[in-house]
Amino acid sequence: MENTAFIALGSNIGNRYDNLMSAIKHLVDYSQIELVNYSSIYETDPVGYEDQDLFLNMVIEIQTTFSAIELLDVCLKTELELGRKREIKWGPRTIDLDILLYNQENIETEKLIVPHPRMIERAFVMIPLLETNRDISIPEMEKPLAAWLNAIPDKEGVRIWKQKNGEDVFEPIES
Ligand code: PH2
Ligand code: MG
Ligand code: MG
Repeated sequence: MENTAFIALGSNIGNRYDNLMSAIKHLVDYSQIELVNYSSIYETDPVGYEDQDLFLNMVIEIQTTFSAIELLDVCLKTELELGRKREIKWGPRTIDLDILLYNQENIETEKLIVPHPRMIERAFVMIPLLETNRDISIPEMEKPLAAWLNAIPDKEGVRIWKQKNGEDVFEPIES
């Protein structure tokens, strides 16, 4: 599959862990999507709109034959299938799927901006993203991503919740 994409997942309503795992299952059910890597799961303080429950956040790396716009439609459809309702901006959500990077492309359409415009200032995105790949770079940015992470102030709001390779292992898809 010729395209590589990184997707951020977040949930703070219901069974947050099940929501993350179901979202991944929905995505890899498409023959056009293959899961190549995933981060640990982090519990994170809400950012933006603070009067809401703690989130679980993680990042996955996929390969896909979908275009970026097709992938966006698949993400939005998966959010709906898992019962997402859009109410408050930055408010509570069953599942949020955000495309962070799509190859090294800069995409700017009405529906989709890639790289995700707020990703480099959000520790809940950058910490799991860098865990999947330390050497990742963003198109047209000279500094490596790890340097951006150093500049983010509120990293203590992001705590490991389930370690990818720890005692408490988890597997998004049963092999
Ligand atoms: N998503 C938001 C707004 N704030 N805060 C945390 N901790 N995690 C999120 O996924 C998140 C958020 C909008 O998408
Ligand atoms: Mg989001
Ligand atoms: Mg979103």
